[in-house]
Amino acid sequence: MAEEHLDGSRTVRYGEEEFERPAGGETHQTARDGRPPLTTQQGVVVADNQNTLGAGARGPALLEDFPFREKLFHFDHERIPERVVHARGFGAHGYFETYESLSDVTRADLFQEAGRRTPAFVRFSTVAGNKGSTDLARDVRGFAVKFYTREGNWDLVGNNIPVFFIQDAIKFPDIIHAAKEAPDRGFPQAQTAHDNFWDLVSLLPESTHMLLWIMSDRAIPRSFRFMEGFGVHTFRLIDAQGRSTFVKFHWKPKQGLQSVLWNEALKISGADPDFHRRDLWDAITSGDFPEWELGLQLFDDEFADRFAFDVLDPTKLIPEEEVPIRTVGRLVLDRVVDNFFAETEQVAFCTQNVVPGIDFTDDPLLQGRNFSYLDTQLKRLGSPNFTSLPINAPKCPVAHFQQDGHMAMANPTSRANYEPNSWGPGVGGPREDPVRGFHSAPAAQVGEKRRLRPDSFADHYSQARQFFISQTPVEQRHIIDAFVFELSKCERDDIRLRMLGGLRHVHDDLARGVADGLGVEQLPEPVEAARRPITDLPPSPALSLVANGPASVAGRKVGILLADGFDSSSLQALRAAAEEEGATVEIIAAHVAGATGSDGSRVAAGQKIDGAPSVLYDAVAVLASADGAARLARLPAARDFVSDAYAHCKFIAYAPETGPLLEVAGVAGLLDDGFVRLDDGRASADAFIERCRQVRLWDRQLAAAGS
Ligand code: HDE
Repeated sequence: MAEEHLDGSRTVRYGEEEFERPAGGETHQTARDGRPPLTTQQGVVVADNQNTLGAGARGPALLEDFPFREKLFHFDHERIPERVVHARGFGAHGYFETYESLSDVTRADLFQEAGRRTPAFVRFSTVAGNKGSTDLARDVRGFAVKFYTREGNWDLVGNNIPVFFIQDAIKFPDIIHAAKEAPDRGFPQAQTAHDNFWDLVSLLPESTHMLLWIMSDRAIPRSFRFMEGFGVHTFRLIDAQGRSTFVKFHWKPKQGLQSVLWNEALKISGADPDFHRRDLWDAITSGDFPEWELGLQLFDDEFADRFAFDVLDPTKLIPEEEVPIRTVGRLVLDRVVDNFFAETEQVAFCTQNVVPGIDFTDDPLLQGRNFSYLDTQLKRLGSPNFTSLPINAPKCPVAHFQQDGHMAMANPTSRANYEPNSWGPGVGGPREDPVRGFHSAPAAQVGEKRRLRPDSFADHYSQARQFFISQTPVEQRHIIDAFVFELSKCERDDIRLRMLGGLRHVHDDLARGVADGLGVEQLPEPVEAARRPITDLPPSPALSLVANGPASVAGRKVGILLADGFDSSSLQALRAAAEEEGATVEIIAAHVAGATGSDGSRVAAGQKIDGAPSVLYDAVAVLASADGAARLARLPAARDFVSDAYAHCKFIAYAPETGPLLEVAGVAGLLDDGFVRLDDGRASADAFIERCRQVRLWDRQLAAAGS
């Protein structure tokens, strides 16, 4: 039944329902209350999305119910295999901007001109945990960047740690099996604190350098925004004349480096397993776009020959002090994804995706990766046509003779599907171009076909030692504590002792410290080493997080715990001081309804105290009247809020009236430089934010440890 209007539109009635159809009758533009109609995948408008088709109200379901069967069929097939490693990730869009032309070293299009912007997509990830695990696992973070250049896609598939566990790709399945859940019981999840992992690595001395990094705070970053990224392998840049320069890629966060403490990581995992992804989402959607600068370490054969280690060995880095970093551009992340599955899940990085001007080296890990990534995408995305998915498709012209396969979306449209052919332009399809095309850097190769590990890869301890001595005392303490934590979770004594035997090659303080933490009195003999470690490598200050921490609170989050009667002007002053510095503020109270201030106005809370432990903030403040503070003091979560902030070396601002809370939190007698009393309006708020620039009062931890 339809009623036609003067403008050609119609009101259509089905049973009791009425639909407006615009002139022309395009069904899909019509809707009740202006929304598009719900359809099946075939475009048929669905009349009832609440009830299946049955024989009578209580009768059996009917097979002919195609909207129902299609809906369930599609739902049943929603999941695809998660990544075998790096399953849990979070992506964002942005661009890369080149600072100056790099035509002196590479012909890669994205580096040819100052100011050129190349669209980019980045996916950060943890390695070992499954897709639903926690963001704060102690783990390496993936830092994979896809550059959609005008000459094809370049994937720089890096990590936040510049070295890797193994030297040869053939060991990858072993290290990943050992790190992930044990096959019989299916746990532990997203952690390396178990026998299998330490059993393998204690038998694999080449992993020692990487172990030092993952036991350091690098493996528990405060967020993706505050960590570095590394290409790990040595690559090559090729200029227009075909000359090759070795290169290592570095990403430096403009936000500065920052990590959390292990005890915080444990608690964040409970309070907000999505802490890192939420942080990135919040930063980008609030317009605080994170940035990283791309740095290159460029060197030639002469340096490679005289460097103490093999530049093809992925368990080694080149200290920045030896080959300084040339900063060549910036990566800005300014757009979150529209759909997590379509973009973050379906993005497919492949190390083999390089563009003219960038080439591989013979690093055996890189060579193995070049096989694995393409292979894994086929398994995961189900078809060789994954390259046509919008997130993976190049943003430059693509023309080839590849065709068909599952989900083919970009098949050739003319007659010729082979080459060479004698069809004319338009029909005959594309042709190779020896000038613009990709050329591999020519390299002479001779050698016996054998399975050998080069002698130049045999030193497994010197750079581990260099890493350890480059850390500040508090960072060394964290490394020791992390080894102790993880090894204490091992059930087998012999594994712990073998690991200690390996650490003896790294540094006496490390081995002794870990032994003490494990309650081992007699250090075991050092394990057999292929080569004596070099003990006079100088410290590399660039390797310390604390020494390279932020100089500002910008991008950080201050949590302010309020109770009724708080001084309204103190809150205003704190908020202004924090926000002027570029930090964000979140209000926490006993109820989400918030608290009423001294001026009678109510401030809504972003969080109820039970859901907002202080581990979620970089610095905290407590504001309350004496009565309000007494009420807070009765809440265990409020007590933990303060005592944890103290234990995690955070800066704490407090109103003079909050004494009762500080008392029960056990910190009233411990007021040190990390506490700022809010008794002087804006001046004390400014003093607090100024102190927060250090992010942590590390002396507090050193004092507690008696160091
Ligand atoms: Fe990966 N790695 N990897 N890896 N990797 C994968 O590819 C592999 C290595 C890295 O966000 C897989 O699409 C082998 C080093 C990142 O989608 C797989 C070896 C570095 C990501 C694979 C390595 C990385 C991956 C699994 C040793 C730092 C996530 C899913 C030879 C330079 C990319 C996938 C994303 C993902 C294999 C070692 C970084 C199986 C065989 C070294 C950031 O192909």
